[in-house]
Amino acid sequence: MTTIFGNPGSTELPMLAELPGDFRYVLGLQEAVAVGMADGYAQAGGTVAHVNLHTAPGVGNAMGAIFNAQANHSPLLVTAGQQARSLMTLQANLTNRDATRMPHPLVKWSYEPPRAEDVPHALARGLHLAGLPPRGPVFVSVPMDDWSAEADAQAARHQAERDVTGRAAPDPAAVKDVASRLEAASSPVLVAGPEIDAARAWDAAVELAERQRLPVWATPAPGGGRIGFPEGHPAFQGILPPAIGPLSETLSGHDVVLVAGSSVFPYYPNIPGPLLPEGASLIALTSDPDEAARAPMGDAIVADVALALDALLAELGQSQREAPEPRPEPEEAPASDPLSPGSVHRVLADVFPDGGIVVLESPSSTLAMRNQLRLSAPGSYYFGAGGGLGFGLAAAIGVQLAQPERPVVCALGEGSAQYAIQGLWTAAAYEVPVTFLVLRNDEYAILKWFAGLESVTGAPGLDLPAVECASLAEAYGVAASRVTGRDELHAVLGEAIASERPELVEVPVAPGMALA
Ligand SMILES: Cc1ncc(C[n+]2csc(CCOP(=O)(O)OP(=O)(O)O)c2C)c(N)n1
Repeated sequence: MTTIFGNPGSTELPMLAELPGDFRYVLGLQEAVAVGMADGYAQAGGTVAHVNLHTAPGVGNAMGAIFNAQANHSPLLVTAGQQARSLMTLQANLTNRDATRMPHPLVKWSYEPPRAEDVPHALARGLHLAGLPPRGPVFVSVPMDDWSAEADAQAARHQAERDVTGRAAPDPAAVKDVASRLEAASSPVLVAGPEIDAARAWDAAVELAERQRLPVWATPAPGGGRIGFPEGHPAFQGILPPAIGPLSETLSGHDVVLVAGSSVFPYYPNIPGPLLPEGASLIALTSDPDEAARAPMGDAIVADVALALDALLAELGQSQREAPEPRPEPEEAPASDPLSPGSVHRVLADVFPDGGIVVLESPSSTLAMRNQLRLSAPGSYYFGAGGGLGFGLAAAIGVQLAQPERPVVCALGEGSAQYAIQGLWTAAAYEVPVTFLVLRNDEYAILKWFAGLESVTGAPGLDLPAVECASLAEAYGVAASRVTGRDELHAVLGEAIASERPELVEVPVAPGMALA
């Protein structure tokens, strides 16, 4: 863990003093950016990432991003500086007077070591906890004078050398039971969630779907921070709608629903209805005991999703059921000026390079992107499962730092881009070659769509005229273009992705929600 994301203050300088040469400090100009970058880096690298914040105000600025990291199951060791121990009780300036309570509901563990000598142990404990299932952020507050205290070298060496692994195997009896339920089912279905990607279980999910001839749905988009099944595979049917009634309606006709690597379910709008279609039962596989416990219906097996799918495969042979019908190819949107979001994503699909990764935060065009690109390689998609804007722009930089060989395209609404706009400076300063594609519709389109759903009229604050993302990019040192029309977008976007520098391409799009 030699990369530190952060934004420093006086209380963090002692930690950063004489930082060893094999460490890299990645500066974010706002704490939400630092945490978002660490989140992308941790997810795309499959490792715990370290982010260091500036005492209470730094943690305060970072809270939305820590919330996202928790929803993403992103393993982060979040540290923050603190006043010197001798000045905490009189509450000198910048004392974080209740440091552990501040991020408490958003982290797995929140701690301030009782003595300076305990800091190495606390950091090691935090690192292991963050990486154990369910993965997520932890927080350690470190008073600034601790860094000049003597550590116990022997104890620190032990702490640094420990390996702690936590992949739980599923209960064999439960696996046998699920296998026989699948075999006996007349129309079973698989719902694939983000943890399949995090657990590197794509091959097992595909093998299970093919062997059991299962149609496959992706878990609802708001909670689908990663893609768990190739979206161009003939068994893939689409993305489940994120509300109770429509979701069970979509699964109607199925008698067994197997959910792998997702909560049940990441619902959002309140559209009531039956939780499951008549006569259906559900089984969830998840490494997160809380996801298993809080599901409103069905059974669950708590285990590593890759191990659980492998165990199921060991029990199941080839089914003689009919293979599911593939869904139609995406349709080309008719030419329009400005382009529809679907047309923009179609162009992105046309120029999308092998091995490319999409980081997405373009709320009204999420479904259009998924439909047009149909991403079909592991680790190709990152989305803020928590729903807090600001994840996308920052996470894309972290993803690119963790995957320097793979081209990263960050598709953003111009509204979403503002929550982490300072990240553009980091991309420029550290030469992180992300391509930022900004879909500019001059509005908060998805909120207008929600207003319709919620029968709200006359709400203010939903228009966003004159946010010039290309000018903002230039101000932060990122080369930028404004394009209109399919051909120009095709040429400029293709070149931007191929270039080895960060670039931003801004394209005006038609207002409104884009479903395809
Ligand atoms: C931190 C945070 N604040 C506010 C919101 C509410 N919100 C959800 S979508 C949205 C609009 C996003 O606008 P834009 O990126 O332009 O996308 P569009 O809806 O136009 O596609 C807002 C403000 C949020 N999700 N997160």
